[in-house]
Amino acid sequence: MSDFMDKAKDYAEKNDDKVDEGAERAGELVDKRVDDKYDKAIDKGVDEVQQRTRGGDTV
Ligand SMILES: [Ca+2]
Repeated sequence: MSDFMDKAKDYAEKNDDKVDEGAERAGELVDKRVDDKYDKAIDKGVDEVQQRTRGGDTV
């Protein structure tokens, strides 16, 4: 694993609440841009990010 990925992973683990929130917001933003056509796929992607960055999601 590269140094950058190490740091990104470290950051994500220490700031899980912020990462979860950011993922949620990014998901909503994409949702609006694609006219809610892919909202289920996006929701799933957001959930996956939130779970991969530790359990205990904040949203
Ligand atoms: Ca999380």
